[in-house]
Amino acid sequence: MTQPIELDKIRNVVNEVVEGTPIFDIHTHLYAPGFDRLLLWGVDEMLTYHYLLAEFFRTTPMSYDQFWAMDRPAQADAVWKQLFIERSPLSEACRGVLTVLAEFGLDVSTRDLTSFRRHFAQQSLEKHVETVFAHAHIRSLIMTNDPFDDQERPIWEGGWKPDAQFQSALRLDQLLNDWPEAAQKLAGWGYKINGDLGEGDRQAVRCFLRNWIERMQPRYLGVSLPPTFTYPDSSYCGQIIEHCLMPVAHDADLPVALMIGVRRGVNPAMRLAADAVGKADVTAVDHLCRAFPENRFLATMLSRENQHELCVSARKHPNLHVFGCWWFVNVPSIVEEITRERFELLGLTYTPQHSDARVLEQLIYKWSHTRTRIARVLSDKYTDLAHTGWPVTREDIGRDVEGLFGGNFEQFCRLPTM
Ligand code: HDL
Ligand code: ZN
Repeated sequence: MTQPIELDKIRNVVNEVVEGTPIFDIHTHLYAPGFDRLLLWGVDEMLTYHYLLAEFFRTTPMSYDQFWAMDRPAQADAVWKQLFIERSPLSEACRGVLTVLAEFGLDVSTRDLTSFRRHFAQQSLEKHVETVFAHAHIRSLIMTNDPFDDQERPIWEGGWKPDAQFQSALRLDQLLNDWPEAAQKLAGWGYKINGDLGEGDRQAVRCFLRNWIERMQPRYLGVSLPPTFTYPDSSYCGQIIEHCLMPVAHDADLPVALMIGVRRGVNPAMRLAADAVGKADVTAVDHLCRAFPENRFLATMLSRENQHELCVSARKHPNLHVFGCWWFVNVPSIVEEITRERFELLGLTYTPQHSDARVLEQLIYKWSHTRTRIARVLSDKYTDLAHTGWPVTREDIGRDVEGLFGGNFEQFCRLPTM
């Protein structure tokens, strides 16, 4: 065993290991270059990320329609002016843009958006992807793949296959949250569906799921759910979960990722920025884990108020793996709070973060900011541990951090380490 680390050296060693450990990013909205325009990248896409737009709309006299009528560079110019020039870019989303620009060696003190654009215009996408993965220290990521998305579906039907770098997740929001619409589409694709979700429909939905699992080779099946989600439930959602999703996921030996607490379309004029959060009922997760002990569940919740309950539920259900500080709780103050209580209640048996990146270069800031917070909390925990006389070694820290950064997920999902 390597020598125990001296107390006053623990923080430095943790920082080194956290910075130096490559990450498996288990939930993103990125696409492999083979998905063409679906992969967003560059400074104008970063500036018009919906997180920044929500903040922009609070500052501008412009109407929503006026903004949406502009092209992407003009939208980015407007955001840059309002959020970076007219006021300091203090928010996490604004700071993130600057973290990325600085990581590429650009001098943000110039505030010269034209020069930043020139840097990205000089990049070739294939090489740029490798550069971003290297800067962000990512070894692999999981996309969000939606068979109901008319732009994405043809790419899968054309035979695209995931690889070790860009892995897939089969996303089922429309199937579970809008059965009538999904039923119409399934019928249009040739599935024998009449919409009553009787045994015939259930068989057809199971066939649909099996077909897309075969096509996408997903690491998990995912769905986002409203704060009102309950289980068991006689709703279409509850029936599809019980009679379709659970049996198919079990037979395919795939986990189901529950992402709970999103209130969709609170302000539709904001488009992707339209969604908000609501406190959800964690007992729904308990009931699912207990009703389907042979299934495995990943879970992340959107409301800060749900985090402690979710940790306690995970202590009751070994088939439940908690992951990420999702979306509105992915801000430094709350990431630290959530990560601290998870170490205290779950030890090292969870996955602290995913990036949720929508624009390629966001991998850099989302992971840089997260590594800082995780390292800070981990250092406190190893210091507390060392005070008991337990020998804290670099070897143990390395093993633990590899688990936090993807190994725990792979072990939970019985995945071969990619
Ligand atoms: O439903 C989800 O997966 C969310 O992450 C939404 O895509 C959301 O718009 C988002 O990007 N949050 O970070
Ligand atoms: Zn997401």
